[in-house]
Amino acid sequence: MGGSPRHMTTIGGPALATGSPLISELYRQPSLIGLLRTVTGEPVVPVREVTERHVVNILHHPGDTHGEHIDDYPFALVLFLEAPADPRDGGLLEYSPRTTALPLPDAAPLHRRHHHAGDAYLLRSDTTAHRVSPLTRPGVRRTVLNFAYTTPDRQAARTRSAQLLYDDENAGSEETR
Ligand SMILES: O=C(O)CCC(=O)C(=O)O
Ligand SMILES: [Fe+2]
Repeated sequence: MGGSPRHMTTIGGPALATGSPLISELYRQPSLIGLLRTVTGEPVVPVREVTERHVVNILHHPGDTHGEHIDDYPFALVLFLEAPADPRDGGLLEYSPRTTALPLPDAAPLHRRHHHAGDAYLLRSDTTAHRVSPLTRPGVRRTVLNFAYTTPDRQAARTRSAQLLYDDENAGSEETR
């Protein structure tokens, strides 16, 4: 998207749906969806199509990065399974609220956040351009579980990006780009 890189390893929604009943169940937990409705003030619902409703993104080589993009669906709940302990090792979330222009204009405000394993964040991901900064040294890993949520009027994906990243014939390989 915007020509930005995807140097990462992915596990797509279809593989998780068949391989991990735990993740599918967690994704649909009524108490979790209730919390998201409270926080956002929107009638949050699960995404119907399986490709990007829940995915795992793994950065594990120096230079691995999830380049700038916006998501198809409005909300992303990102849960950190592994993260570099030191922000100097990269893997920072960088985001520009109310920005959909890509590549990101130089003048766009850019916020930067470091997270630890066990953290989570909720992002308005369709109107906030976002990316993950490259890992800077060998031996560090950043693994997230991304749960996408939507509202009842928005069940159709808007781009083919997710199919390329997360459908079985493309994903699951080292270095999906
Ligand atoms: O890894 C992150 O913090 C962001 C993940 C993301 O943007 C995505 O999966 O669409
Ligand atoms: Fe995203």
